[in-house]
Amino acid sequence: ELQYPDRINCGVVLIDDAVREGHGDRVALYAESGTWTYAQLLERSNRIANVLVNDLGVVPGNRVLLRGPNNPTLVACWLAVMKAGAIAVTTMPLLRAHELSIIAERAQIDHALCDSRFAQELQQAAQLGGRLRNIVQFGDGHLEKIMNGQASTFDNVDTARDDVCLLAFTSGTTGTPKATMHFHRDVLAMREIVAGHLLETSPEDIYVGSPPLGFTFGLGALLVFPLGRRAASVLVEQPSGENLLAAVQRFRATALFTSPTAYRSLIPLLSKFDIASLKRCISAGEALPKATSDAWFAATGLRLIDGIGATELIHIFISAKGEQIHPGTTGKPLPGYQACILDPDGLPLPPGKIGRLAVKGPTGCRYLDDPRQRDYVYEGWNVTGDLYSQDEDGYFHFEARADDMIISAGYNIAGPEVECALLEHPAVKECAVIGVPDEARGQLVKAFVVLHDGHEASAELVQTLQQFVKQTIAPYKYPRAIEFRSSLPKTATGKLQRHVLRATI
Ligand code: 3UK
Repeated sequence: ELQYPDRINCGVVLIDDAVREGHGDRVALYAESGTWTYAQLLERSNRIANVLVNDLGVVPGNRVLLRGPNNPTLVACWLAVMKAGAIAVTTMPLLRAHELSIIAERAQIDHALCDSRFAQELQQAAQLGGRLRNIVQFGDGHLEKIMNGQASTFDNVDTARDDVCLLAFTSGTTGTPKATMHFHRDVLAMREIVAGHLLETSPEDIYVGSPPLGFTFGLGALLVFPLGRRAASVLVEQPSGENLLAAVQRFRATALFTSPTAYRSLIPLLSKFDIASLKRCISAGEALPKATSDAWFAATGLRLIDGIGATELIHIFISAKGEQIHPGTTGKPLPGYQACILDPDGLPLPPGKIGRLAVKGPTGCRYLDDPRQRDYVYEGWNVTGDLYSQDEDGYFHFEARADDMIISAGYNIAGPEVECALLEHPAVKECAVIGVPDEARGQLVKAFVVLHDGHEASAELVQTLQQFVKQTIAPYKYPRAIEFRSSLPKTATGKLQRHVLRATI
């Protein structure tokens, strides 16, 4: 059980305490633009916190929107919001004016700190209505100038363990985005559970990855875990495959965080980089096919750590480490969490049966003013949108998101299982499998496929892929229709949007 004092501020724990404990001269952040020590990060966070309070008039509980690619100033802004007792509303750089205006409206944003290169969309969002008044830009010298006029020390705002400090929006894989509220203690819980227990983060660690700080996967991996354990974080503004591997090589990163799709695309690039410093590679956000895990292991000698996380639960809650990793399964609940599989009536199912994954633990879903809270939290259990089964050894197996289960001629077919089979074919770079309406069968399995360079779409290839799937999994699951695309629709966090494909057919 995690115990915190009544009054605690996660920003103070992450940065002030690190300097107080003597880490001031050690590197906290590495970036293209330079290196920041813990002492520099504290000083800059203090100056920005003074800007928030003295220049903008931020009072505890105000919401401050943060927007920009992953870089050190964005980290300092996030810490400043915490230290000022305000609420950070982290956003994905890819979001456009319309989506930002929904967030600004839903979260009742008063102020924003925004990378100047991403300010235009936010200014347009402010014009679409709402109460967003102050957008302070950084990176172009504006925030930098006013912060230098402020003191380098800050009188941290005394916050309660259960004060909201973060509003994180779900990525909207389906439907309109929901705002999830998290307390100071939730941020500390993910540090204890994921950085402490799962990753055993030590001060010698150097973390790098692709998820934006506006996604709780990235906020944990690249801010809370490294700072919280007095390690270092490498911030990559444009995390292409090449840029990520170059950052691993240049900064001798010890852990890499990205998605299953990205791990697949990194494999062919590995020979060009020295990644011998890596000790751990973490995959989250979407299901990790066993074939991807095996291919990564064959190429690097490192076993991917798969973990399922959700914005509602702030970070990863089922995973496994070291010898406990069973490729093809997500793992077991992390300490403090319980998980079970529920039938449609909300009753627990025995091993081997597929049902909704439900979890309970130190973090949990609190939607901001949203009736969908009732659907997600049932008698203290967080009922995810995922279908899972549990094996006799207690390991949890991902089957599909509930929306992605296809029912064809009375058979249940998990779209992702067909995707995994297709991905094992050397011509297939990416794919998405959905059910399309069909008079005879109810639904028909259809695959959208993106080919690797050097492969041409053709009727023969359709047949080849169909045969390949029939030989890989139960033949009735094969895609009766295959359409080739140059790309697939994805959310700002990089997840496949199968519902967008369903809407286009
Ligand atoms: C899916 C997975 C299978 C699953 C997230 C790590 O993804 C994160 O949060 P989101 O709110 O989405 C949650 C949903 O994504 N998913 C995530 N990880 C896995 N499915 N295997 C996995 N390993 O449908 C889940 O309900 O965007 C991930 C840390 C923090 C996060 N917010």
